[in-house]
Amino acid sequence: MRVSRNLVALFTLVLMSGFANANLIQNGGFEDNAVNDGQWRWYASTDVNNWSGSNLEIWDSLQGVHAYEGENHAELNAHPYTGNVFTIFQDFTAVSGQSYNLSFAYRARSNSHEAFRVEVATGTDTVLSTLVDDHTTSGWSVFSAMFTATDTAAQVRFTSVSPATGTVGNFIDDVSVVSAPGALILFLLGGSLVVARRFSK
Ligand SMILES: [Ca+2]
Ligand SMILES: [Ca+2]
Ligand SMILES: [Ca+2]
Repeated sequence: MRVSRNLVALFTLVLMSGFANANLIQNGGFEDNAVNDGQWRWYASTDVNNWSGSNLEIWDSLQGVHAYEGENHAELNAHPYTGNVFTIFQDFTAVSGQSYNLSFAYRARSNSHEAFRVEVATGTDTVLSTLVDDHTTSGWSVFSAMFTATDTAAQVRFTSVSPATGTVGNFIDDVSVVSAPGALILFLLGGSLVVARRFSK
């Protein structure tokens, strides 16, 4: 019966890793648009899969800045100058009451005064709102924070703060929202123990 128990444990591990790593954000690394190496392009958000809002500027290894993930990253302060703050957002579906982890990489382009706000809204509630103002030009930093959904309709949103309307600053890459594993793992572990006991009889 040891084989059965090991199989159940393995199956549970696979399930856990699959669920825990499922990113609810699509094209979170801005890889869907093909940009030539060493180049940049800007796109209307309608031409970038899954993202909405302002134009998006996408870089591929321009000026010696390599993406945190894959080939591409975005610059929030996109092209051309619009006179408005830049806001990009993506809708996703959450489970009300479930906790999630939002993470992404960010980097300053020209100076350490660059800043943007990241928010998560579920329904009409803002469940996460953080001013990200500690990035540097020397490398990527990683943001990570938890939120709990209060509705199934969810949205993650990035808004330029400094510069507010200028076109230079605030690189972003590898946006991810994953279900916080704690509750799910406990649930699956409980279920697998029951199954393991049945197999072992
Ligand atoms: Ca990327
Ligand atoms: Ca490329
Ligand atoms: Ca730009």
